[in-house]
Amino acid sequence: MKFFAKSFLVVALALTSTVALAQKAGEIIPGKWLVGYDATQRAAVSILSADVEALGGKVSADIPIANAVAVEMSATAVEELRRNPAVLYVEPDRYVVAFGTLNPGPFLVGEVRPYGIDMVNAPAAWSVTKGSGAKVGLLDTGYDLNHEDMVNIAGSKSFVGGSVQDGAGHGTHTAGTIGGPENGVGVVGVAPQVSLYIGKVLSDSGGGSLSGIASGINWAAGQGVNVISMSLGGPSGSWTMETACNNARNAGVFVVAAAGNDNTSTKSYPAGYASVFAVMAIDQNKEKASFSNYGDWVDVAAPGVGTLSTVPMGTGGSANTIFSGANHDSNAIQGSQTGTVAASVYDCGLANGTGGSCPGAVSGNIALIQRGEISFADKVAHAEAAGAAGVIIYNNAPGNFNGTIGDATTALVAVSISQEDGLVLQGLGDGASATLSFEADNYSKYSGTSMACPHVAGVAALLMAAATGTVSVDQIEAALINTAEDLGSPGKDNTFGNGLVDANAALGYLGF
Ligand SMILES: [Ca+2]
Ligand SMILES: [Ca+2]
Repeated sequence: MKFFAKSFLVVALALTSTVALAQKAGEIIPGKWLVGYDATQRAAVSILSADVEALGGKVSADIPIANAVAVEMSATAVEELRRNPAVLYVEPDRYVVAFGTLNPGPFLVGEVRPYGIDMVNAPAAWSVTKGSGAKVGLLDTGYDLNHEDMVNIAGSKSFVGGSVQDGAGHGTHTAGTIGGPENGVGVVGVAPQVSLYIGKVLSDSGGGSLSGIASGINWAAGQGVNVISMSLGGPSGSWTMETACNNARNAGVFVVAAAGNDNTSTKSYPAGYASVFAVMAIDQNKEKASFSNYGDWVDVAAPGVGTLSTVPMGTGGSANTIFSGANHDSNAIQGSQTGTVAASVYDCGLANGTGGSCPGAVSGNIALIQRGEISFADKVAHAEAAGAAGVIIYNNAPGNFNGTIGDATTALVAVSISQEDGLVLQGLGDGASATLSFEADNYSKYSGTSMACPHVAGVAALLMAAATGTVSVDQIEAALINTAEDLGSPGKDNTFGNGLVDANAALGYLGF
């Protein structure tokens, strides 16, 4: 007994440091396991739990919907546990991650309807329903409970310790896409009157575990949700997570998940399970997002590039550039200071010393620099050395871009603009006036299949709200598939699945 207690302590300490060090999706979490039992042997769970404790371990979560328990114990003790006749399987618990990335964004005035809401044709469906009465379980990094553009939250629970307060931003972002309310501030979601059940299954670093996800599914299904949205996953399948998804779906829950961001046709999970509706990401032009996973296992496409939504209060960044009396689409160069600079603009060329360098007059003013040849960090450093007060880097190809100065630091405000806007600004000549700003904000643009998934969850919620229990999950799925706008090669294909979801057409398909 003493031996077990000691060895368990060692495992627990090792766990703490490992969690802090690496959270690569699919990696085994040392000392944590998922133990499945036959569905007919629910009564054996107490015997199983006693056995786990006798072996020096502990049951950390009971997950009835997966016919499994999560346990913490040593690998040698697990070998003993496998001999218990109630045990169907033992699998290692693994890391699971969020499928979204930050992309500091725009300048919000009043309430904005992000482009994706129109792309999935939600507003056309709002004369029938805005989602009132439907319940969506959102399993993510939690939610900012102090947000000024707060979604309608009907329940919440943390599976990673602490409160559901979102320190990552990812969960607050996906929540806003599903259910951002029409209240005159921030954004509007796909289903602005839907009720959300917030399950925090990912930590503030964006990582979680199979056991945490399965526990979240168990909780959400128990709350009677109509839809579960999971913008997360990993490359490893799991009996426990698959059983949880299958049983949720069998209980009448439409389960939606993001396909993943590795630009591969290899399945990620939970999206890869047959019982889960898999969503890939497209951009504003209905082209495949460069990062999006794809394949014959993908069901539909939805917008997920530069998606504007809520982030925890004050943690977003809004960049803007004003010249010739108009706002111009701007991104903060990652590493930029926040602030506003109103001054004259001087052309620094490439700021590499050969393709151009900053003139003396740039001191106290704004450096206009073309992208290319040297790093953004070096461009910003050269402008700072010349005494510039701010930096605008314009693209060397059409459109805007996202840049970073990496590990370097700067005292300047630095933003990027498109090639088109940059050439216009350059054409105004040295000494032209401009205002550039990067201010803390409550909204940001993120990119990822994580952003595509909640669009589809919101559409499914609209269908569920209209149907009020008269339509099965199979019919919801058929409606989404059969009314999706075909993209790419004719019919279902391996890039876009059945195509872009259409909320209004799907409602019509169901007779609403
Ligand atoms: Ca709003
Ligand atoms: Ca197609």
